Amino acid sequence: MADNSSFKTDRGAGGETHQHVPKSADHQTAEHLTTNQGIRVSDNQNQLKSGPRGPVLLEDFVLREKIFHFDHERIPERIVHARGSAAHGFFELYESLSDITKADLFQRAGEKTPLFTRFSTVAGGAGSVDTPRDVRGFAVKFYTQEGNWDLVGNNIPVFFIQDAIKFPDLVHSVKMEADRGFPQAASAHDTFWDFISLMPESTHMIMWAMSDRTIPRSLRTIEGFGVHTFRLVNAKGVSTFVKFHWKPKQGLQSTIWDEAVKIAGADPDFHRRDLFEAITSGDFPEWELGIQAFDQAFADSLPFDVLDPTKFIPEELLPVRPIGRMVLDRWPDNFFAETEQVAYCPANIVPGVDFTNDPLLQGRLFSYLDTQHSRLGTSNFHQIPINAPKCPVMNFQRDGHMQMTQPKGRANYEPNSLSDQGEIGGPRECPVTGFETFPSADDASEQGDKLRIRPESFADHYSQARLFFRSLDAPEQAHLASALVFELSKVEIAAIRTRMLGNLVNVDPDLAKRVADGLNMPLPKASPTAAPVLDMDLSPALRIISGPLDLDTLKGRKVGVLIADGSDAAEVTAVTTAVAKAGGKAMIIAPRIGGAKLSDGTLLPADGQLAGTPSVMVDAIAVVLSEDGCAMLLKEAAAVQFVMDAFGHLKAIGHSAAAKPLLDKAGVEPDEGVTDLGADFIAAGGKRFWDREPGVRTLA
Ligand code: HDE
Repeated sequence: MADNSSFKTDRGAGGETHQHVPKSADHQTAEHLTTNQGIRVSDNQNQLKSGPRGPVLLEDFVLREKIFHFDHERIPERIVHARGSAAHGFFELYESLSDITKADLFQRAGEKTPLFTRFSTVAGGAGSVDTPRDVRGFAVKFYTQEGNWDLVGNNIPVFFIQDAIKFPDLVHSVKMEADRGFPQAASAHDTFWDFISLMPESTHMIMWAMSDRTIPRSLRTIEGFGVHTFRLVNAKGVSTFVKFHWKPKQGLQSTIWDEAVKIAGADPDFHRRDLFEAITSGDFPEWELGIQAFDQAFADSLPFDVLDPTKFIPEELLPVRPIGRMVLDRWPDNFFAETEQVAYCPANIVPGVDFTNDPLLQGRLFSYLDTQHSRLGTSNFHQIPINAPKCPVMNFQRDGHMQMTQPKGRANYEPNSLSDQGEIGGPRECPVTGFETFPSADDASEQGDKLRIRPESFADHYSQARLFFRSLDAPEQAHLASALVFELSKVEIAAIRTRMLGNLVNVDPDLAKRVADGLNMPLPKASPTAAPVLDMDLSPALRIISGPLDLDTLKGRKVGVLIADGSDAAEVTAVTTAVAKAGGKAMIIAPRIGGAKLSDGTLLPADGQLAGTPSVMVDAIAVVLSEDGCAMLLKEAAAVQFVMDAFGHLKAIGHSAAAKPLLDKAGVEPDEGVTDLGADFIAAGGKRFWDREPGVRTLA
């Protein structure tokens, strides 16, 4: 072995392993490697042996401890939402909400509350890819001065089921099939659609799940929702119903399915990397927190039950009032310690916020403590720094695995009179400032016999599914129908497909027909419904494409600038400067990572190698090539595919005149999104050109 810095021989001098040899143990500092007992380690390269080739000695406690700890590095992953990425940040209140809530974080305009937000996919394991078609978790832990409040939501405002007792069935059905162990992170398989087709209440959520919402471009471009109806309670004890919304300042943007599939191969960590790069480069993602606040009379006026988690309140009926903003400005120091060990729980609420009787929420309140215990292995998981409240925690709970606190005195019970003796008596309850459950029954639903039934008011499973589908823009409707065709085409049992089509007829006969045609199957009769299907007023606010959050901006987006030897230096500079000025990030892509020699003789290093950086990784492309450079790239499949995919994924393509042959070979046809490298390209860069779509793929 040439490098002996990590290799100690038995042949004397050459075996010194460390350049820095501390003189004495008196100066034990952070630079010295130690065991977990604080013993300084002399050699971290070689285990203790009897003789140079001899057996390893059992007494090698340094080796034993190191391997022991390593062997136990993995902990059980989350049963759902295993794959996630998180960041620190703060919530800043716009104006006092003291009229509707006494929650401390909502009292003083301008006040900032630290928080930790974790985004996740639901179905895949911790090592699965970032871009499957899946719901995204959107969980926020607010470290308020009156304790932790966890708003554990999703990027979709409704859910698959109405009753917690169905959750294990739902999750079993979507996860890998029990006998074969596949597919990973995919709902496109028999058991999921079998369950869904038998559960009409999931139809509304299925519309959302098959829409472009579940293939987001970035975690920075998703909305978040608290899903359930919660309560805010003010100092007078008056309750207001509330739905929570997170609106991304970056806009709402999704990928195209073909793109999402290709990203999965090109960069399985696409979303995590994107969030990491944005935060570490100072482009802090931001969301506005908004509320839909309403009273019982408003709730009674709706044609559905606000306790039913398969329903949402259209913004056209009740606008979302922005109340503050969340900025994510710090990436965690350590993924495991923070992102993996963070333990959210919908039951973590603060005085001024309260639950409703939503039966799904009630089930969740019960469930999350269990999961954290089995995942983190101790009832003291709240003491892990990422979970610990940033206000004092004082009670008589004691002991348990991994107890980190050392309470003084003998008062571990209450009431006690020990303080009368000058001893520590411990904390006491406070009827004035302590959390008090809002006493009122939700429209008397707390009274009555013990029953295992669903209320009649939960019986309509199709009206909002119809409302959702019909509110979308035409391209989004086509994507949704095509997603259903894709997923159901992976279902092997034909009867499941037919049953699903019967449910879709109730949603919208045209949608059902399009899906049936896409499957090349006959359209069955509508399945029976438990309540009449209503034609509700449409909600254009639900659209991603041409909706209120369709920003068409280059801000926070990436432009891939494809160069090769001979590319015009002035053109490259002009386009990268203009992209930066528009708030975007130019990524230089060249055949080799070392870069390409530009027309002025300078070597411009690349940010990505062409073969490893397909255009799915960026939002728009600029192809800046000389005649010779273009001639060379015409023979590179990766270059042709780069341009072909950008066109197929409806992205803007700016190009130098000499790059035209590459565009021709990639089948690029002229349209508004195909421009020169000037201002037109910058204007087009943040857009997708939906008119192009019918020419590049057949949609249902
Ligand atoms: Fe969860 N859910 N869930 N869930 N959920 C978990 O808790 C559960 C539901 C959501 O980033 C688990 O720590 C039940 C709805 C998010 O760490 C577990 C029911 C919504 C996250 C659990 C639901 C969510 C979880 C798994 C039906 C949207 C990730 C690991 C009664 C409003 C949080 C864990 C993170 C995680 C149970 C339904 C959101 C097993 C029983 C509805 C964002 O406790």
